[in-house]
Amino acid sequence: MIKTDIRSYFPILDQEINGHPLVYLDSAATTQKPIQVIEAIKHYYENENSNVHRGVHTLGNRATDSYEGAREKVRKFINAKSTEEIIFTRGTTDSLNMVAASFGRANVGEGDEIVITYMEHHSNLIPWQQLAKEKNATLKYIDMNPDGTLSMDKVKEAITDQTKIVSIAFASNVLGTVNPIKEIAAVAHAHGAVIVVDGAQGVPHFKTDVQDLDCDFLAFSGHKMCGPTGIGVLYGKKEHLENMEPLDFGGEMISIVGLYESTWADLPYKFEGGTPNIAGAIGLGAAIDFLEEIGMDNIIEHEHNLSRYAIEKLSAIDGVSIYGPHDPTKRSGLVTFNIDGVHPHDVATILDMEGIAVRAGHHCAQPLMKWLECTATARASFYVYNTEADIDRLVEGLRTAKEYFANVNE
Ligand code: 7TS
Repeated sequence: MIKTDIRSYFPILDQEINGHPLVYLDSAATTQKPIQVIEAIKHYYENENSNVHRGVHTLGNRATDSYEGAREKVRKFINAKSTEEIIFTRGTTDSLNMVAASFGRANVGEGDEIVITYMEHHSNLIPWQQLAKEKNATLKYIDMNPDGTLSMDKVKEAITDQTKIVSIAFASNVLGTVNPIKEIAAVAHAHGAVIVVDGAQGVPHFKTDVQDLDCDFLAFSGHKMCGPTGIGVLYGKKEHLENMEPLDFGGEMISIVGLYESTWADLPYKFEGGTPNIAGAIGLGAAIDFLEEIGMDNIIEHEHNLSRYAIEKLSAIDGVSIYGPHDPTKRSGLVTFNIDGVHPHDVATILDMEGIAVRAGHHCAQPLMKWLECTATARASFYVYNTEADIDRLVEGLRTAKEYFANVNE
C-alpha cells in the first residue's frame, strides 16, 4: 500500500491549473520530483559542488563520494554485479544509441539480423534502423497478438542464428504491455544473440534484477523515476563493456595520453568522457532512495490498482476504446485510449482546461500507431502520487469533452 500523504512530498502537485486543482497524468513522459530529490540537488550545489575524480581538495572528494555513491545505489537497485557495469548517460535515448554505435557497429555485419517489435519507442528503433542501413543488416519485427502482447511462439519464429541483437521494451509506453524479457533473453542467448532492454517504462515501475533477467544491456532514464532530467543509465555486462570502444573521446575517459596514441580508463569511466552530470546522478540516487523507501512491489501494486480502476471507468464511457491488454496485471500504470469522433489533441486540450494533464499524439511510436490503425491516441499515465480520485476527475473531464464535441458536431 502507498500512503496517501505521499503527495505532500511533491510540491508541484499543490497548485491550480486553469482554475482547477492539478491532476498530473503524464508520468510516462516525465514524473514529478519529490522534495527529497530537489533537496539533494540543492544540498550538492550548496555544500559539495566541485568536479569529480580529481582528488586532492576536500570539495572534490565530497563530490566524488556522492557521485560514486549514486552509482552504487543504481547498482544495488538493479542488482548488477559491479559498479563497473553502471554507466551514467543522458538518458535512455543516449544509452540505446551507445549500444548501437559501439557494440552494434563492432558485432553486426552484412546479412545479420537485429530483432525488435512494433511497440518500440523511436529511441529503440531509429538507432537500429541506422545500424542496419550502415551494415546492410536486416531489421526484423516480432509480430504482436491482437491485444498488443508478445507470444513466445512469435519470438521464437523471429530470432534465428543470424540474429545478433534483440532489443525490446521492458514495458510499452503506449500499450502498457510488460514483455517477458527473461524468456526472450533465453531464446536470444540460445542463438548466440545479445538482448538489449529499453527499460524506460519498466525500471521506474517494478523491481528489475539484471542478473535474474540475464539481459546483456539495460537502458533507463532518471526523469521517469522521480529523478532529474539529463541523467540516465546504461547497464552492460562487464564482458561486453570491456570489449567495446568508447564513443566520447576527451577528458575523464583516458588512462595514458601520448602524442599519437592513447589508452582508455577502466570501466565504467571509459564511457564517461567529459565532466559528468554530477548533480543529476546525485538526484537520481536520491530518487532511488525515495522509491526504495516506498518499495517497488508497492509501486507496481498501486499502478495495477489504478489501471484496473481506470480501465473499468473508461470502458463504461460510450465510444471510448482502450488499447493494449485489458488485464491490469499484464501492464504498467498507463491507459491509452481514443474517443469516437474526438481527436486526441482536442481531448487533451479540453482536459487541460479542467486542470488535467494527459499526453496526446503518436507517443514517439509511429510504427505502433500504424499497427493500431490510428494516427494518434490520448494517454493517461500514473505514478506513486496518483489516486483513484485523479481517475474520477479524468472520467468527468472526458464526459465534458464528449458533450462539448457532441454539441459542436450537431
Ligand atoms: N523508451 C521508451 C519506452 C520511452 O517511453 C521513452 C520516452 C524513451 C525510450 C526515451 O526516453 P528519454 O528519457 O531518452 O527521452 N517516452 C516518452 C513518452 O512516452 N512520452 O514522452 C516521452
